[in-house]
Amino acid sequence: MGYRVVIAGATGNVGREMLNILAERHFPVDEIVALASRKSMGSEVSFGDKTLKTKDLDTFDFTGWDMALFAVGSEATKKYAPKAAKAGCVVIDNSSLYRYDPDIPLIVPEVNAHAIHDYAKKNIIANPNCSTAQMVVALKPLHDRATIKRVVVSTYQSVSGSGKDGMDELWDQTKSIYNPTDSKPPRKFTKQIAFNVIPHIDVFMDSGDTKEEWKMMVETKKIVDPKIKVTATCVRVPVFVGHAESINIEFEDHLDENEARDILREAPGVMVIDKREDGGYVTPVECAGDFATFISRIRQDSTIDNGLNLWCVSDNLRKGAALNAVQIAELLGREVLKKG
Ligand code: 11C
Repeated sequence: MGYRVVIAGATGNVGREMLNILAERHFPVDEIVALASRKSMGSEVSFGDKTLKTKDLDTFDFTGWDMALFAVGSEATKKYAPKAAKAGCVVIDNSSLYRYDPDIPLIVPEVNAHAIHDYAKKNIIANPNCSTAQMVVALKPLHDRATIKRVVVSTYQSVSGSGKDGMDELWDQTKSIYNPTDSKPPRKFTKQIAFNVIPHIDVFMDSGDTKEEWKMMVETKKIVDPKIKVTATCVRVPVFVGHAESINIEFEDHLDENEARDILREAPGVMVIDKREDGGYVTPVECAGDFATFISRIRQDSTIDNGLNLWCVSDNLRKGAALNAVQIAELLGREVLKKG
């Protein structure tokens, strides 16, 4: 016996990946429905070797469905997630709407699977921001060994994090550099993204940090440990899929780089590729379509007493969004619903 599963936002980048990953991981599905906004209703999406025709999210009755994976953005989530939760369907939400609610667990299964039991407070579970998800997978096993005090992270985030429009803009601008008669004004990004980098993701906050940077600080505390201090600079780069992060970590206790490498090799969800030679590290184009969070360039930071540097790369549509949501669904099935 399997689950009755809803995918809300099935035609977007993340919704499509949710369907792919459920099929790839043989999630025990008895029935699946793909929902979309009225304007995309009737469009077709793939689920393994099947094709699903999307239905209208607005009029859908969630009664009798076990779980709904939402990838619709905060505004639509606010309207439809409480409706699903009230009907007894557990919501796994990819938007930022509920992440900071103390009554809603924010889960990365490799890190804080125990929080799953808090789902019942509101029948909703939050999925973290993509840049946070991959970072905490790397931080947690190191924190368990040497206690992290402070993290300084700089991100190199692909345009798919901003949706299909961002991908189209990079594609169009890149072509127009070679064919200026074909140029279109930027719509999604605030500056040229082709052959450029932009130190601005999401809105500016009073502190001067962007919301993307703030999310990394607050979500790391909620998922790993409220005592960890994080400072972030988040940058959009002209890459289609895969976020990269340069992470500097200061620990309470000494942690040798070789021991850190061994710990990360054993850590769930992590793949260490760290040879000190040309090409002995992972870049975003190599991580696209993969499940793992890749760690490279592990080395001591000799400017502080207990410091390490590392390079962390993962597919932002997978570990950063759809894969993590499916892993939460698997956890929910295993620990709570117990049907599969
Ligand atoms: C980006 N990290 O790369 C963002 C996308 O809070 O779920 C995901 C935003 C979020 O633009």
